[in-house]
Amino acid sequence: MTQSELVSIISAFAGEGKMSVDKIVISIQGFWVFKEKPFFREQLRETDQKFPKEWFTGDCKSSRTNTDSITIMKKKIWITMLFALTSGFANEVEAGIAVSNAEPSKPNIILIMADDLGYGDLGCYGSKFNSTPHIDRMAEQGVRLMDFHAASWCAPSRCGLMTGFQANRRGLNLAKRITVAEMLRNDDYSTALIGKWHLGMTKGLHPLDQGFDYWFGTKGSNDWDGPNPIIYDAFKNAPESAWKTPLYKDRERLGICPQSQFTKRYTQETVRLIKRHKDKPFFIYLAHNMPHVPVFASDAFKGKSRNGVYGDVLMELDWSIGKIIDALKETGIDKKTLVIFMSDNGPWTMFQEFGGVANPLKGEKGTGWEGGGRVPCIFYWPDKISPSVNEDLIVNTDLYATLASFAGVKVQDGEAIDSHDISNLLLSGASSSRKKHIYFHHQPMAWRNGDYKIHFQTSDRIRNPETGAMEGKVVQDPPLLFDISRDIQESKNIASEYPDIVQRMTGEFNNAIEALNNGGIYD
Ligand SMILES: [Ca+2]
Repeated sequence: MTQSELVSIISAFAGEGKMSVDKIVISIQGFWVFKEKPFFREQLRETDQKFPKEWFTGDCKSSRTNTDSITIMKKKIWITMLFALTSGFANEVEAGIAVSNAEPSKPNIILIMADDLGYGDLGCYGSKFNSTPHIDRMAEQGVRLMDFHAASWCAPSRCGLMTGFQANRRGLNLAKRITVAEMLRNDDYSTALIGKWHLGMTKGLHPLDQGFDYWFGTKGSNDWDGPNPIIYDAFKNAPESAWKTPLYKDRERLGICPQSQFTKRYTQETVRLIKRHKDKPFFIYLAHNMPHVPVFASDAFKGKSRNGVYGDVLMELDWSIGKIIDALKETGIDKKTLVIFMSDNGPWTMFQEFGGVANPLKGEKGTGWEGGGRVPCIFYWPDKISPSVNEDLIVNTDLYATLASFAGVKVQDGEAIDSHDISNLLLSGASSSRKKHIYFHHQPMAWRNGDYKIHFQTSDRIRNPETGAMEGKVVQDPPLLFDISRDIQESKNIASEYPDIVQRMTGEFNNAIEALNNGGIYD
């Protein structure tokens, strides 16, 4: 059978299904040029993945939506048809697999993100309370970034990380941007998201529409489906069973996952993928739900730390890192794999024993102080990047250009415009080219240029943890100025001593906002 005969057969079938012929031709070609479109192969590989019933509570079958069922049915029909119709192309397909199994020259990439982990929560960042030996070892053997910034809030942080765009750019539409996952998948990486997405579930925004071949995780935060309002008492008093966060596999809702099982399940799934995909480049984005409130550890870690349940949860996250590094060593791909560990934003300190700390920084999640968005970030790649502690200003949008560089991909014009490539910083200690950063929490809060930071609005927390009432921001007029290089705690306002710097940075800040509104570059 020729390719054109195959196209005509499927076109006839598609006529009944009201699908466009163009789309189908592309689909066939995607399967035909097997190597260039790993999406199809990965979909086939992972659809057979089953999970034990005891992993979940609730009825898995009844939880599936009609739309999900239709999507899955369509997928099954297509897979069945493509297999049946392309059985005559076994030789070509086999050739494609043989090529794709060649020794990869580009690294595997595992991007591990903790949720709401504070700057001061890890041993290697100075914590005296939490035990994190595996992460500390990763930092000792890798590059530990001390001036690394994300947004101060979950969704914009993840949007910036995925796209290389500052998330507060006017009109930024994730569906129209190339994500890190799409960029790497186009470069023949297998891609998987294990864990929290938080960037939308509708068509075009779903993880499978944004470059991931496979997804196992939650739509968003682990406090979405539980007691309301989200206040301190809820985290102190509500039992684990009161939180009903569902887990998804691809477009299927599997069931409710007990909070204490998230870290363990994600780790098991990540290790399984490492072993299964060890022979060709893969990108795994492991986005943990922990230690975002509510915090729960599994039995093996419950009550084991010196820092209550939050310490237990960090101990389990640290165990997870150890299991992943072990899996890389066992499969012999540890030196071919870049592992990155970071947090998405600062700690939710207002929830006391259930939140982390940003020590020695001021502020917490949702604020423009350093504690809002300056977070831990560690790069680990044995024999490739030299151990160091780096003090340069770096932002999580810089991941896009950096990973593109490691994969040998040229960033397309107009994509990832807020991303600075730090691969040379990691490989040879070159300086970061970034000097500026804008701090947001819904509104522009502060501006950084080099050693100086200027605040135009401030807040100490987003709401009252006892009542849930939102708390407003304070307009700072005149603005506050700090020398971050000497005063990391933002304790000494030096605005009156340096009016020239205040004037210059105010102008820069206004220009940056204009750039964000008009598609321009601000650094
Ligand atoms: Ca977060």
